[in-house]
Amino acid sequence: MSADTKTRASAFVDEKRLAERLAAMARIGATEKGGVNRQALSKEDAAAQQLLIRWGETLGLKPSIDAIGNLFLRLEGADPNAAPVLSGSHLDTQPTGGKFDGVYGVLAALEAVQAIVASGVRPRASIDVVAWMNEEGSRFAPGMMGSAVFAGERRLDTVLAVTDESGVSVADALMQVRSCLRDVAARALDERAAAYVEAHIEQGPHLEREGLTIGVVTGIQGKRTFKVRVDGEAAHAGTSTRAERKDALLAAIAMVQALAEALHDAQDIVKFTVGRFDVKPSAPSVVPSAVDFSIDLRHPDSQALRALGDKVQPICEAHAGVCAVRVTELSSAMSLEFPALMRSVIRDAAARLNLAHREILSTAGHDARYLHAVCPSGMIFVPSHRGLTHCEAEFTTSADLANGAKVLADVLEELAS
Ligand code: HGY
Ligand code: MN
Ligand code: MN
Repeated sequence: MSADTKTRASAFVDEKRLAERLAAMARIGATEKGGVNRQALSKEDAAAQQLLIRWGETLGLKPSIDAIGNLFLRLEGADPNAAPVLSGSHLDTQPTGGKFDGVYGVLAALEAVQAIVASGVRPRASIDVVAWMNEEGSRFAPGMMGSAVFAGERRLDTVLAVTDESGVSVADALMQVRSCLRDVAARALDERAAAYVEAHIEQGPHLEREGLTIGVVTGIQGKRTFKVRVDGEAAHAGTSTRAERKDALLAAIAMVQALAEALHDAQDIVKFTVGRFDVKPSAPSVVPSAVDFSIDLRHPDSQALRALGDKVQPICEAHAGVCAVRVTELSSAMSLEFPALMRSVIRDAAARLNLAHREILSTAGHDARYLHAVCPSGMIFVPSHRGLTHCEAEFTTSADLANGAKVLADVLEELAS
């Protein structure tokens, strides 16, 4: 049968099955307001991985897990020597995350593989559904740990040593998860991939606003992250004079205010966020002794991102006053462009399915950033209602989710053939 007349895998994508699996995953770590709190390497994350493995096993997919906790479910291809095609995203969420960020890409890949199996075609190369460890970086910062280690962009030992707020290391948390996944085979970290495709909700308003179903992602904007520690001195709120005080909070506020002013652009392209701000000892009658805060800085132009990021340390130091400040850069990832060939495979699949589509830049970060460094990579976006994301109100219709999975199914079928 010719490629044009045979029934493609997309015909076997089941909207209801995908929606039901997403709903089942959303129950693991469900929040009262309809969102999900399933942070990396938590017991909820382990439960989500167990459920994914069970679903995979009903399709005959073999699970394996690597040293940094990336979970793979393999559909064996006909040629054992062919490098596998990878597709997935992440199962972890922000503390008040939604039902779709990350988990959609994993379950869309599972749905696509199920559709390929149902179509009766045995792909030449294996296809691995993958759940990357800790994309969000809210519990252990910075995020994208699993994909970064997989790609050789971060060292395994340094990532394993990262601790959360309560001092638990990635290594210890990983051991807890592994104890729930005892029968899962170990996978070598250096196994290579032929290609990677990630489906994701847009996390912006453009596709919905323009009445489009599919975004063919052109690339990902750059991002630099920092942690800042301001040290002052605890003192009595009633007895210490202003002259005597080393108020870490006032110094930190001055830094954030100065950064916001220096990074302000009239075009609203620069993205500057202080999302974490911890005051110590956080007692009403004690002058704050220390503040830890985070900086997330993004810009689509790498040169601009470099220049803006380089202002962070001098600005913090200039506003420290009588306090001490230490600025640590946690990650620095420049803007990237996915290969034209991957974009055209995705665009052609959307066109054949008569799905309205256009090219779009991702202003959010994704594991595809690191896969891009090791194999041809691409991304498929589906609309996000009002662009709401990293919040409990995140929503995409089941029809849009299924359409993204259809595009993914045809793309994976082609890449693995
Ligand atoms: O922050 C990001 O861009 C990603 O969603 N974690
Ligand atoms: Mn995501
Ligand atoms: Mn996210």
